[in-house]
Amino acid sequence: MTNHWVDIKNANVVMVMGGNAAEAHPVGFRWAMEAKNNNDATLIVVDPRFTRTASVADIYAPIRSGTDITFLSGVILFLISNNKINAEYVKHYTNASLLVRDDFSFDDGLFSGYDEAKRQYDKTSWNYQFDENGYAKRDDTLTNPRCVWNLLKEHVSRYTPEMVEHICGTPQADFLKVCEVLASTSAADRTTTFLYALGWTQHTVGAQNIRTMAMIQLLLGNMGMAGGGVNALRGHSNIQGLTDLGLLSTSLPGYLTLPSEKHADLQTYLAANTPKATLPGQVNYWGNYPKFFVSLMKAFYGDDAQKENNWGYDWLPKWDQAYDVLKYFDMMDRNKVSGYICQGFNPVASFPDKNKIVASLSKLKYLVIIDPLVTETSNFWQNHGEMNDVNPANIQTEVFRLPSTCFAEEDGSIANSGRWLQWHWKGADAPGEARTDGEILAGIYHKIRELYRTEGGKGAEPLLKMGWHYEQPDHPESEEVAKENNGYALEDLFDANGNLLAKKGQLLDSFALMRDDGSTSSACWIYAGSWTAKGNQMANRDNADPSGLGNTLGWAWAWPLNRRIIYNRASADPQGKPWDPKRMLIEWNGTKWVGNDIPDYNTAAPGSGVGPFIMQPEGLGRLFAIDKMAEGPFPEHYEPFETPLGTNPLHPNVISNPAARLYEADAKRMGKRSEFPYVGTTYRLTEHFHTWTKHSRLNAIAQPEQFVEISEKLAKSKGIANGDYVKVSSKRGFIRAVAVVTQRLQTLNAGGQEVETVGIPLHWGFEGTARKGYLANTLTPSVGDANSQTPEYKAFLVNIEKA
Ligand SMILES: Nc1nc2c(c(=O)[nH]1)N[C@H]1C(S)=C(S)[C@@H](COP(=O)(O)OP(=O)(O)OC[C@H]3O[C@@H](n4cnc5c(=O)[nH]c(N)nc54)[C@H](O)[C@@H]3O)O[C@H]1N2
Ligand SMILES: Nc1nc2c(c(=O)[nH]1)N[C@H]1C(S)=C(S)[C@@H](COP(=O)(O)OP(=O)(O)OC[C@H]3O[C@@H](n4cnc5c(=O)[nH]c(N)nc54)[C@H](O)[C@@H]3O)O[C@H]1N2
Ligand SMILES: [Mo]
Repeated sequence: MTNHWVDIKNANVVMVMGGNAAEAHPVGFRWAMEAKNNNDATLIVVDPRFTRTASVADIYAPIRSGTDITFLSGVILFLISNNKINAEYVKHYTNASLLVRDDFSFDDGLFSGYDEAKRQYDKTSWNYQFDENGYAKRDDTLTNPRCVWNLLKEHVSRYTPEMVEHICGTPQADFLKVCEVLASTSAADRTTTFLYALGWTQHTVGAQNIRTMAMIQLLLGNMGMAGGGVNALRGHSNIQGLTDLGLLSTSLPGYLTLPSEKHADLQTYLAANTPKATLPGQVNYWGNYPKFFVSLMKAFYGDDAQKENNWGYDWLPKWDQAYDVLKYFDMMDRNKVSGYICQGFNPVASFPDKNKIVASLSKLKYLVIIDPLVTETSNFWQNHGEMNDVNPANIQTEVFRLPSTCFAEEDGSIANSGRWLQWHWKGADAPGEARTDGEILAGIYHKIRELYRTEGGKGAEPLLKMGWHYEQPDHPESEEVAKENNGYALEDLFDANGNLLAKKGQLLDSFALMRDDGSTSSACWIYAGSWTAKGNQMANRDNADPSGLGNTLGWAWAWPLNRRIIYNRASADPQGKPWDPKRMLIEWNGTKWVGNDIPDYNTAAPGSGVGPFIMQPEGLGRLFAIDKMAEGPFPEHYEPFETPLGTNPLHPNVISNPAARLYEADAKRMGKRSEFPYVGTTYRLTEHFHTWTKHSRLNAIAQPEQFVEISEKLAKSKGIANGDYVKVSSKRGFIRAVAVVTQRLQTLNAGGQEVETVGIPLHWGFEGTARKGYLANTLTPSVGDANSQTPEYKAFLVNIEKA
């Protein structure tokens, strides 16, 4: 989230699209209700299903799964054509006026630079025109046909209300009602907040769904505002922490990038990752990249990281391509992997195409499971009839189970969706032989080091050089790891005038103190300030809220620097006055920025031309994403890989995302609408958390077995009655379930035909206390978003028959 949970109460419009917050975030959803009940906010829900969130909404609009880019691009067209934008904001705070290269183009579904053989774009043309100083050219009159504004207008011109209805199946009247309410927040003193989760991310166009919404927020002038922003309601309670700490195959902590093969040496790597400002005088915060990176290397390798050895750069792995989970299981399936350590992950239940996952695990020599529970993955080799049709005698994989604790059995911090790090304390000791994840990993680490020391082997250095400064080497304490993340001064640090900023050994107050000369360390630069000389800031529990906006600066700690709303400079107009004085976040008092949040920056005066989007080299919000996204600088509608229409009404030659990756083995497992005519979509229920809670008796009683939801019309045409057992199949397998016939799912008219949706909750399996069941992911396709590789769980093709 750019904003945070409590801030939702400040919104005038709460738009839930691509998520079902009342059900999946029932505690946080209270802030949406607070906005509705106490701020007179309008609550809108756009969802293929009439959900529990929809049941308390003012406006509900149905949509065909996988078509949100069309809907949102239609909103953009509406805002522009009806002049419902915050024009001053767009002019000063977005890249609307910047000129785009002449060789950038879009034609019949493809942007310039497409390489069909590689299914990738050369993004060179997706960029600005630059002057002789390296600054982007601009036209503040917005008349130049190559300025972003005019290219955007041209691009969205196809997304008329008729086209929205045709592609999304959303009746025009519903669509226009939503447009009008959103448009009302183009006023300087009104905001919309968008709440989204997997209904947007779990598509082959997932990242672009979110971008399209972010563009709307820029046009409405809602970024940086209280009650505005881009707000991902994140999933597991610490999944924000997972991305913060860089647990993706091409990332490093703090959203730094793991070097690739292209970066043979440190200089090349730093040059590639340290942007230069592309408009004069911008903050361009990523310009500090070398300071964060060198501090990270000091945290990783301690005294062994020295200037002479490029801070240990050669010890970092260099990727040739992303090793995301889809890729990794495909490698396993092709016998390219011999062992797999699976920690806090139940891929047999949660990953697409369960039968492929089980076949892949069967090809391993060994599998290590680190988990507090027995999972379908730890027992993938057992036969459970149709639910897991394997022959254990043919599976050679040796499985090691290492029981771990659960979060409530250790101290630590949890980073929530709003970037708050909240410290928590152990509630109980772990049962049996369970150990904390830290202890288990420490044990594996020491054992492997010992083997390398005694037996030698290739590539041992990175492991042998790694810093390990815990009081009990076998048991790193959460406190020690948290301080390591925050970072230390390794020498006395002075400012340019010789004043002491921090003493050697002192915890850093801020990442502003970090240096690229080896005198500071930090394992996650954005966490600097979370544990300082003043103590553990994450444990702060003062809920005083003087402004009434809910920013509670004394409650826990938010990255960066305890700032609660990112890009809050944009909450004030170019002269430094809040767009909405009632919801002032910061204002210019004549000498500096002051207010109800930690300001984005202190000194840049209004009128100095310093843009509010301080992480971008041009300082501006991007309506044109230049070279960041895999499939284009503007969002474009592409059909799900398994499309119920069989075509793309906008450009039949380019049906689905041309930059999404599909492995050969998976391509053979994709279905067609002739055989599988209905849209399958998977989702969660309040009564269960993934597949864990089926181990708990009360949850198992509340939702005892797999069901699927279908419309009355589909039920009638297939002769299915409420409560009947049905068989739902896809190209990849089948499940059996109880049919729930409901008005919550409607037949949609899209692409000139009727589209039926089969709703499939995902919580059951063959382990636990609940009735033994099939895994919903038996049905789902192994194809992912072109940028994030998040699987397309929300739109695929199925058939349904009475069992
Ligand atoms: N009780 C409970 N809460 C949970 C979880 C749980 O298992 N149980 N899991 C947690 C996790 S890990 C996560 S990530 C979050 C997920 O939170 P959510 O994303 O809110 O949960 P889902 O139920 O997966 O899907 C959300 C909604 O998206 C809709 N949808 C599907 N396709 C589309 C589409 O193309 N467009 C639009 N507009 N909507 C679409 C679905 O109909 C569904 O209502 O929940 C978290 N909270
Ligand atoms: N069809 C379909 N599939 C989906 C989704 C969907 O919407 N539709 N949603 C996807 C989403 S958003 C997510 S997040 C994934 C989740 O997929 P997984 O990450 O596989 O999810 P979980 O089952 O929540 O958790 C995995 C295991 O972590 C264990 N665990 C809990 N606490 C700890 C701990 O402290 N240490 C260790 N070592 N283990 C622990 C649990 O016991 C559990 O067995 O599923 C995805 N799969
Ligand atoms: Mo999730």
